[in-house]
Amino acid sequence: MSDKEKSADQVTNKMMDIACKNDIETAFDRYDAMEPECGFGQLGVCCKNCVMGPCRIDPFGEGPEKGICGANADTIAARNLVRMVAAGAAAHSDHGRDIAHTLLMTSQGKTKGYEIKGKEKLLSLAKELNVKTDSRKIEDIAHDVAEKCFAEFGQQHGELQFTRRAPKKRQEIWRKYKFMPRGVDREIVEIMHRTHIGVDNDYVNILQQGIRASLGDGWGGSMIATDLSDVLFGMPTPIRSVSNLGVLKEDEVNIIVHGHEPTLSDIIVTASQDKELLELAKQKGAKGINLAGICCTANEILMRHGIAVAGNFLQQELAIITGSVDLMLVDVQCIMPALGKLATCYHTKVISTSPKAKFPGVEHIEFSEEDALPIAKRIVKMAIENYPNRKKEIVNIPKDKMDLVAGFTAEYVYHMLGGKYRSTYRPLNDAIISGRLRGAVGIVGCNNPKVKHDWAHLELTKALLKKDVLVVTTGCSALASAKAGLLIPEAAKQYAGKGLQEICEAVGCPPVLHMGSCVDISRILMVLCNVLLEGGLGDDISDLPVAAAAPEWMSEKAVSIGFYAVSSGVYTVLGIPFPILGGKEITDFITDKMENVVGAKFGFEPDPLKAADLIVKHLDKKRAALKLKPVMYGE
Ligand code: NFS
Repeated sequence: MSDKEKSADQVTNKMMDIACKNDIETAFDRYDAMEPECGFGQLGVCCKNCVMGPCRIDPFGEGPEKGICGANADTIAARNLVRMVAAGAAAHSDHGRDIAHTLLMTSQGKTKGYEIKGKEKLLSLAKELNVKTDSRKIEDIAHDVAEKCFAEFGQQHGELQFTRRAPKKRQEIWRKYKFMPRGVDREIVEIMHRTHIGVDNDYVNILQQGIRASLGDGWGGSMIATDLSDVLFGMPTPIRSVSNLGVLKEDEVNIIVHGHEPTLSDIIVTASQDKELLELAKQKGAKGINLAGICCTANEILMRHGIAVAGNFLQQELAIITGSVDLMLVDVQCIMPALGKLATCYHTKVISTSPKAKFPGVEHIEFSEEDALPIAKRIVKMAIENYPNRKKEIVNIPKDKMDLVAGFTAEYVYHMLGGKYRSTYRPLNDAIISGRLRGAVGIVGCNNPKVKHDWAHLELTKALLKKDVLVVTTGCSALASAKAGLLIPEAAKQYAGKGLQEICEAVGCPPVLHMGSCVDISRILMVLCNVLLEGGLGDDISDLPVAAAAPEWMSEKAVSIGFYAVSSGVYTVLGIPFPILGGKEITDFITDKMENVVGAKFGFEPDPLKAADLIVKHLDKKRAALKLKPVMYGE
């Protein structure tokens, strides 16, 4: 690794130096080796949907202008893009389905180790889904709620239940343009059909289906994942913890959970507190069992149990390179296949657990809900037994770690602002109306070696805080903020504008609110709905002075999220453009004309400070349209 400053996070830079000295390759090196990346792919004008090709359009007009079937650049780019939506929506939604499955099995007494912890949430969901609750056992209610949620996936006609949570006006837009998702799976399948050779070739029509499937994610699969996780694992409330690789311990058994579904990680939390296993750890010379998370699974167990965060997406290899990880267990999504080979250079055991995700060179222990706790204990035991194999001479745990507060939810905002006696969003709305707050922005998404690690997240976040913008965050962006010390109340003084500072001080909250994993972006949608219901800020999401950004995104899930955010009325700025720039019309549609249809559009802006300017301008435009007072402090 030649360039020392690959990351805005010094812990990451230090670990990369160590990797370099030991000739250990990481994603950063593989990215360098990949350059120059394929220009046709980047522009979205390469098509391999049939084997007459692969075809590629010359964006400079010197080569072919059409594929062999006659598809032009816009058609090809649109087909490729909505296939990304399909994959992203499928990933989130399958996650939601798995949680529904676990809830169903738990309600039938068929699981070992789970219980229904979020009874209040279950009852409110039951009411919403027309499930009877009077004098019924909690398990029976859970059973019916799980079945109702299951049905959302396979539903063939009608409208997804949770789309009713959206403002009326938004629902009307979705109906008018046939964006309303009928069933989660159905919309994903229809993308695959339409993008098959010789089916849908009109880029606008193709995007329409992309929008519909993405809404099935945001207001369907992801929302189900979040809500049922709250039912099963309990409602998060703000909780303190620590982040970055410094959370790994020299004298304890270090276990890292990496992936996404709390079904696995939550039970590992229970297993790691088992008395017999703790005793065994001591027998092996360790002082205890230290659990830490990476990627979104980190967010899940952080916000419910206060489990420390080891790092975000681009730190997964670095965790192993500390030489101190006795076992890393993974389930699904955002797990690099490189981990298997990397682990052979250390004593680390990597264990895959999902039947859906196996990795070359990685031992597989299949996880099942029926035997969740025994399997979890078995894995924790393996970690303990591996502890004596740790090669002390190559252990390099960076010292640095950072405090954080995580675990805000749409429900908690009522409590946080309303206080003990009156649960309400009123103070939040009033803060926006009075101009103490300019607005709110969701900063979310991944790391991508195309961007200096964490840098764009942090620059954008800080620039917005200064302008009195409340930032809510999820996913790897939340973890970037955590490591940089933005998730503590004290950060308000250092980074926030005067108005935001006043609010944070009065409420005692950080200026950046951690709202969970990427499926939990559904929580942000619910905050927006609640703000509208509270009144005084218009009657549709697109009226609100809010925006979203994914400055370092890389995954297909992020494409689906972007699509449902914009289609829900939220202006969304991406730090890396969609791979569509080879299609002029589709690019123009997505970054401009789409606003005439859904009331919001995408912006592509790699410079985080310019992105902040675009967002501030947007918030001010929305404030002016609502005839709100100018912001109280500053321009
Ligand atoms: Ni989101 Fe989570 Fe991170 Fe990106 Fe991956 S962990 S679901 S996709 S990389 S934010």
